[in-house]
Amino acid sequence: MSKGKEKVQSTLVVVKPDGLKKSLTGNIITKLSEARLIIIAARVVKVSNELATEHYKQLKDKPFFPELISYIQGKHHNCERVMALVYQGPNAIEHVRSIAGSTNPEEADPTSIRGAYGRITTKGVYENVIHASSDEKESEREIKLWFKPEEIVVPLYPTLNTTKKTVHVLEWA
Ligand code: 3AN
Repeated sequence: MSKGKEKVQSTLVVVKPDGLKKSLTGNIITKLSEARLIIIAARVVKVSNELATEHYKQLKDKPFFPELISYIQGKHHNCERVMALVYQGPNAIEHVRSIAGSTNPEEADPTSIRGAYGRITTKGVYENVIHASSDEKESEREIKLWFKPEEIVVPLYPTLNTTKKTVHVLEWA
């Protein structure tokens, strides 16, 4: 990687339900810390069908799409949560993708996250432990889908102030 052309980027990482079920969150964050990127947002999310479908909308015509949607919702692991994080730093997208490894866990470098911890199920689902944004357009789309502006500790994209008339919020009793 040429240092001269490094660009500060932000990227979405999602530790998928298999990662949480196998208690891999700590290992994954440790591996990603090698990239010397900073975490600027994090939340544990119960993935709705709507969020899953929107996140993977580019893959909606793939034969594995229905299984992919149940997988990211935790239905294969009886673990209905994922951990979503935003990492920021020089060449963050490429850096995180290389630590994550190839999409197919059997082809991924064995020292990468997917190579070390992923598997292909007998049903053909790639359980590849983490999601990592593929390019800048996708990272912006995905970060805006998973996080509200106030959940990210630095200003990332332009925002607008709106006044909502009736807002129902859940508060502690
Ligand atoms: P990546 O996550 O590496 O960007 P995508 O966006 O092509 O790869 O695929 C999204 C997810 O869909 C993968 N992480 C994997 O869980 C699943 N997937 C991709 N290709 C296949 C495949 N050929 N068979 C089964 N599942 C797949």
